[in-house]
Amino acid sequence: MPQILRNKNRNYIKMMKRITSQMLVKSVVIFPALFVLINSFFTSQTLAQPVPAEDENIPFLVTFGSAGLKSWGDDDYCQIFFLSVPLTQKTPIYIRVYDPDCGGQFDEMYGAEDTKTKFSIYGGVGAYTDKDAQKTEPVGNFKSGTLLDSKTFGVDPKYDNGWYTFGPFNPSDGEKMQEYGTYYFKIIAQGIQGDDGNLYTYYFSTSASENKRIEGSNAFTFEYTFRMPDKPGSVCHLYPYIREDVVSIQQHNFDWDADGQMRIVSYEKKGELAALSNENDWKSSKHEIKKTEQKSSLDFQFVKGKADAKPRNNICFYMTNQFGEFLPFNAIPIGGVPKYKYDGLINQMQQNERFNSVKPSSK
Ligand SMILES: [Ca+2]
Ligand SMILES: [Ca+2]
Ligand SMILES: [Ca+2]
Ligand SMILES: [Ca+2]
Repeated sequence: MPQILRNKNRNYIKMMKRITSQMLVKSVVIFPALFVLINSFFTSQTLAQPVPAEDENIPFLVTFGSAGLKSWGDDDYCQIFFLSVPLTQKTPIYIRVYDPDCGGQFDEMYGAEDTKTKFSIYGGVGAYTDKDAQKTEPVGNFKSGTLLDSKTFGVDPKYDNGWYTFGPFNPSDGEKMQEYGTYYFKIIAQGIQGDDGNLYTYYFSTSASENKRIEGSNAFTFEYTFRMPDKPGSVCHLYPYIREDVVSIQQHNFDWDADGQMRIVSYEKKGELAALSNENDWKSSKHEIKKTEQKSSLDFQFVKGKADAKPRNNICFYMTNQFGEFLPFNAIPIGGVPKYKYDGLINQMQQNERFNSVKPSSK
């Protein structure tokens, strides 16, 4: 190597050593900065959002009136969602509900149109951090935090196949979660009377009159109660996040009506089958988690039957880990939609094969 390059090389190595030692000394300062950087990178990649999200392919959330039969698919007449909004969001946000009424289009009616559904928005201290808010049953102090607004809907042509908008809310009205760089809001839908099924969806927006995504936000729940699409063979997805200390999970499903299959796709699982409930019962199955599945999301798939597809199928679903803790289902899967390890590889091999087959001969 010429002398001038050798000197350059030595200077470069010296410089790198100096930077590394400075980094070690300053790691206490650098680590939080790095966390903020990673967090802001992550939040800049996510936009909220419709709930259910596009990737989930779930047409409607469903909450029955408190006199509904459990065999119609809702075990507790209550659905709780959380919305995370980044601390950097300064302009107001809106919580929009599509078809909040129970009657007219979409809803599942039995006899008289007698169902009332109450939607309530909570923020402030405890909205999320109260342990009762993070359970799958509406018991104890699950309405924790500060009630910001609520409205009860019955049959209402004004909001049938239309939107009702809660807000504006200042992002700082949510519960501040400094360690995640977010504010949390809680949205509770509760069937307070009647026996009909209210079908609805949410959109968390920066506009009162339009659906405009909130940059960097996400939504999640610990228990999903939803309507499957009627089309035979449809696939719906939920994306539970697996922490690095999770070694097994247990899935719990209610009132699946033996409609098709449920399967798990992840880096290690190509479609591991899960136990299925039938009519008005819970079924669960335990699944091992490998190191390579930690710190990422699972793709839990609900596959509608083909020949035996059940119309108007509502189901409840939640997951626990080996500690018995409930796993959050994020509308936007953390770490992206998981893929089985060989799927990418097989695609790449097929592409290489195509590429090689059209390469001109070297003669
Ligand atoms: Ca309706
Ligand atoms: Ca009714
Ligand atoms: Ca409705
Ligand atoms: Ca059902």
